[in-house]
Amino acid sequence: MTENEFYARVGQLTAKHEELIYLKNEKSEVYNGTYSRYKFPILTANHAPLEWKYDFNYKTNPNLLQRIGVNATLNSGAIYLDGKYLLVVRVEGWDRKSFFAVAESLNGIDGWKFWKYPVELPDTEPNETNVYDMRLTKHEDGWIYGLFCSESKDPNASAGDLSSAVATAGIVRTKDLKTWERLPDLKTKSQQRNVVLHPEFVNGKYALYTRPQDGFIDAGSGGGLGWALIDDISNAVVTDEQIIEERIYHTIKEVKNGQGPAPIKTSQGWLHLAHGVRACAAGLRYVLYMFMTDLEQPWKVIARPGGYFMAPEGDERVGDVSNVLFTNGWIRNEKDEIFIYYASSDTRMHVATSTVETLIDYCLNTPQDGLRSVASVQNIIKLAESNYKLLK
Ligand code: M1P
Repeated sequence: MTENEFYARVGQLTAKHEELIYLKNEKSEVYNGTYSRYKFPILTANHAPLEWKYDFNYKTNPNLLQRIGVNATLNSGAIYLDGKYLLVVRVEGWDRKSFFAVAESLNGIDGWKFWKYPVELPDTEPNETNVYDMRLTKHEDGWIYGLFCSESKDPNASAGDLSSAVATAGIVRTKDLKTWERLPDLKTKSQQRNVVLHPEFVNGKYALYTRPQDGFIDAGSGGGLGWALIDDISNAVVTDEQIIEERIYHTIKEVKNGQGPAPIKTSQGWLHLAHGVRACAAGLRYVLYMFMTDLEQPWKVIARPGGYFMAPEGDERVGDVSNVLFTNGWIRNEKDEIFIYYASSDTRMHVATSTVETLIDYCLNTPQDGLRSVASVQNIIKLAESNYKLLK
């Protein structure tokens, strides 16, 4: 490639990249009253800065080869800071390692642009191999905390087993998403993923949503989504853990569940968004569901709308790990609008919008799962009967 051709190609790459980043997103036309999806994903592997991938120096890369690759942009923590919508994105490279990178948008919907460099987490855990799925919590102590999955090779794996891993919760804090202080990892009896910090002190303590699991993949005897109080966040130890949102046979959360982002406080209780996992012939199916907890006692569930809130649809169904929706970030702005950031099939990020009022209505007025087919039929008959009476 001549030097002229080289720079012409760089120009083409840059123009295509800018076009992708500034693509206007639009609400999908499908109506359900509860939330709106958007037509395009908000962040894909192709959104990663070209500077992370190409060596743009003609002398050292005269053939303009891509040197480093991004495979996916997924499970992102979210925060609204100084009028900006910010995501701490899980970026996965071609080398299968995940890391965090901040992307920002002025309206929460489109124009998402990564900051110049990925996040450099303090490297305090020598065995840590992979990090992912950060939940951001603006805590009343003044810090923004990021809790994430810290994964290492299972020290007890048999020789030749190069897949078994162990998961725990890493803890960092920051004021600006630029400088990060790492605290010691959470200490618990079991492995943990999907650990989330509650935004307020409860009885003077830090409070965590947990997800105890017997193995790296299987929840096993871990009964569901847990709750634990922590004396000291700079030496976080779970001594006592209670299951507050349990897994149930033949539901959308029979195999696993996990808290999504930190809950949102409303006048009527805390709004929670979570994921539920069921098994089927095609493998595991991950959907999003909601519940509400009591304002004063956030460990007490006061509303459990039945079934899923969002499930993979259309193109969302296919990706590196198909049939998965996963969320660990949402934002409430000053207008009480809610922006739900979710990943599809462990591949790309999307947004859906709603409002605080709508989600409270959804939680309080959606019939509960009656756990049997006859109960589901009764829910439909009750609703249909009242509708047919209106038409008379
Ligand atoms: O592949 C789907 C998800 O699987 C895990 O979630 P969970 O611990 O609930 O099974 C996580 O690895 C998550 O990152 C991933 O999206």
